[in-house]
Amino acid sequence: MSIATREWQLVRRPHGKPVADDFRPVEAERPDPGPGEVVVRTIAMSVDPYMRGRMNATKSYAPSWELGETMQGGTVGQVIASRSDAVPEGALVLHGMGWRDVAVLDAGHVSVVEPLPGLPLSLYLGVLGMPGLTAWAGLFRVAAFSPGDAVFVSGAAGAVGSLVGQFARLRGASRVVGSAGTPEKVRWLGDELGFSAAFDYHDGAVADLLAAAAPEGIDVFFDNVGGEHLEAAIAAFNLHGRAAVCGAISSYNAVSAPPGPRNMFLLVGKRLTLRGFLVGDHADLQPEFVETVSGWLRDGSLVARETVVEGLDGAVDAFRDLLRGGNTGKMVVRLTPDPE
Ligand code: NAP
Ligand code: FER
Repeated sequence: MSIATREWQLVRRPHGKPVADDFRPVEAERPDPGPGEVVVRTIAMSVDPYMRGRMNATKSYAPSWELGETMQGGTVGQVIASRSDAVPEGALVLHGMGWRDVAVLDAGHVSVVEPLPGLPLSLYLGVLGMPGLTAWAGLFRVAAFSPGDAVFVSGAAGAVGSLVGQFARLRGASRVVGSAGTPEKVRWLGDELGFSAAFDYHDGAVADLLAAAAPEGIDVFFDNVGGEHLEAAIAAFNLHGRAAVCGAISSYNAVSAPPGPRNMFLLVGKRLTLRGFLVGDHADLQPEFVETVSGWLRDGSLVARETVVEGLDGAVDAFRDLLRGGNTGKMVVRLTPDPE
């Protein structure tokens, strides 16, 4: 016996922006679960910017994917068959097997999650998952935020950025400024998320837009974008400013090296710290993160928006759309409704 699955494979390394032909849908036969294995039907799966890096031949912080491999990524699903006592049939689980409708894997490679009464399980891919912990660790540990700081976050309407700004506000920032790529996103940041100011980075030089939005300077910068945004933040920093360097999405599709910040000498006089980080190094913060953020979700303090693409067939479009800003909040692909 075997299990019929539908999966998306990487078949060509993108040059610049990924295109549809870089991927291939396949129908595969996976063997029935062996001892200790589970079969998980996908409920929702994540598309994330880091996937773009893993499609390149060159290793960055993580090894690149092989051609002909099924795209990996965060997935929430339900166990539909189990040969493991630890993870019974019916359990809701998270795993990293990615872009497929059914996964067969070792029960040791899934983590069981609880239902979220009144909330979609896909929140485990966003606010209660990797992006949420990234925002938490980056703001509170890496950038050493303290109440009264003025915070600037780039990519502010995305999964990580929208949480960074709200966490900063909820913890007593004196000012929260965000940048994003459309007027609708900028309005959403101010009207719904409580940012003090926001701007569309297409509207002029980022340094000028930031100076107008944060006339008294910034103490913390959470960078999702890099490039011109980083240079602008260095210029806007107050003494002892700290940057959590989380990502540089403005260069993920670049085919030549992007320009560096031209004002690095300002780090000296202002005694600035720019610190890169990977969320995986901060798993010890998971308990305090989950406790606080689920409380904020329950009491309505936090907006956890998603952009949902329906169906496995939409996965490639969802990913390509993510890289060009088609999402507000977390981009997810939903395959099946949450179980009752
Ligand atoms: P996201 O922000 O939800 O989605 C990506 C966003 O990037 C798009 O919505 C788009 O919004 C923006 N973007 C695309 N091209 C851009 C450009 N040229 N200039 C400025 N913005 C651009 O994605 P996410 O999952 O929350 O990730 C955000 C960042 O965090 C990424 O850099 C990612 O690699 C990084 N990250 C790092 C870690 C870590 O451990 N270090 C963990 C998770 C994520 P606009 O409409 O605003 O352009
Ligand atoms: C990202 C998502 C995750 C990213 C890095 C990670 C730089 C790192 C994860 C880890 O290994 O801890 O978008 O971009």
